[in-house]
Amino acid sequence: MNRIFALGEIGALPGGGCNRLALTDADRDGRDLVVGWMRDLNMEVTIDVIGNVIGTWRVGKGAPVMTGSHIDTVRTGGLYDGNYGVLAGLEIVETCQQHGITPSRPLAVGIFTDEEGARFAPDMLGSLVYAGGMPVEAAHNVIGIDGVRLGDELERIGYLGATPCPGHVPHAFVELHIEQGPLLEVNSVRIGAVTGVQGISWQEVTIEGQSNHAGTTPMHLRKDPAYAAAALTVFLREVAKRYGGDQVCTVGKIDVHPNLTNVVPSRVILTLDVRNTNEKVLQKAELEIAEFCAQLEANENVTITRRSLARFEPVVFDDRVITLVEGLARQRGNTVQRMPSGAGHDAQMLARLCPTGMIFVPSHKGLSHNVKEHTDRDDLVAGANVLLDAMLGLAEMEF
Ligand code: HGY
Ligand code: MN
Ligand code: MN
Repeated sequence: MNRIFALGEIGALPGGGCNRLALTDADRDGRDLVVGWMRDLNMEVTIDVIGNVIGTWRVGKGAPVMTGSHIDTVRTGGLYDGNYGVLAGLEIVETCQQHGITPSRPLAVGIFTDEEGARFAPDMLGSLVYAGGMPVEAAHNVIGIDGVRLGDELERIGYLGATPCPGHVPHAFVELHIEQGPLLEVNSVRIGAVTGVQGISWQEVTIEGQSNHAGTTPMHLRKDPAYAAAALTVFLREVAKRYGGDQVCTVGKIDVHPNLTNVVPSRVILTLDVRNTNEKVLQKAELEIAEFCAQLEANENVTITRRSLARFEPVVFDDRVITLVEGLARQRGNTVQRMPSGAGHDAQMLARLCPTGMIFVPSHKGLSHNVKEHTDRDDLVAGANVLLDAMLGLAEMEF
């Protein structure tokens, strides 16, 4: 808990929460703090070519059982998203050391670079490169929302490491994370045995119109990208409503140019975040959006270009890990339920390499990506204890 609050001081926002966008000075300071704690625990620390930090407690033999998450945050981040999973990993190493428990395998804790993808898309970028899903060069050349190149920022903050990617294949990977949704709290369940992660489709849509005088330009002569962007935003809500189920659609970022009261904009750039647990339905939603944009171009006499920022199919975790988490949670007297993850996580990338699962604890009122993000201490402790048992259990399993 002290470590969670100490890390939360870095990039702290007035009134609570924190802002440690990937590869900013605040992210660097957070990394330095956690690396220091890894060193205090005599963990071997490696930094790879995309800045992933892996701390390994070199005991036992063979490939490590790995846990980890991220410590970069969105601009209005909470104290727990990502941070909790990394720091719980350190807590487990420290607890084993204090109690003379020597696991049969090394235990590794990862801090994956740019999980949020809020500054540099896609999200889960560091673990994607770790898993071999994106070439390092392409990752280094990603340009952020502030026009800065990822590789340059990595170098600037001193985390452009030498360890190659793809990274070592762990024996198994299990990530502890807050749910970031309302389900566990609504169901009064303490632990989520996560079955997988839903599909994610991020697009950047650029709508070019014609800037003009707000007062003198008759409505029928306008090429108004702001209107087109608004129509697209409303259409996304309509798609989500019509599809129902797990379908979610979000327009989170809108940049208007020149962004002035009395100027019909020349250009609007907006982002679409569209997700579903079902890949076929997600593709159908993408198709409908493409068709709507074509219609909009014709009706509004604007030009629309779309660029994919992230596209990940739904991921199913290893049933042996899910079953282990479920059983261990029960063994400690917790209520537990199986559930998919609405949010993306580094575990969905590690699942490409080894048997992988996740443990959820409740988020108060389901809030996350919000400075009011909160999880009760007892729930945080319960989750960390399940992670302890799961890591020691996985070390004894053969896959
Ligand atoms: O976007 C996500 O789901 C995650 O928070 N990066
Ligand atoms: Mn997260
Ligand atoms: Mn997040």
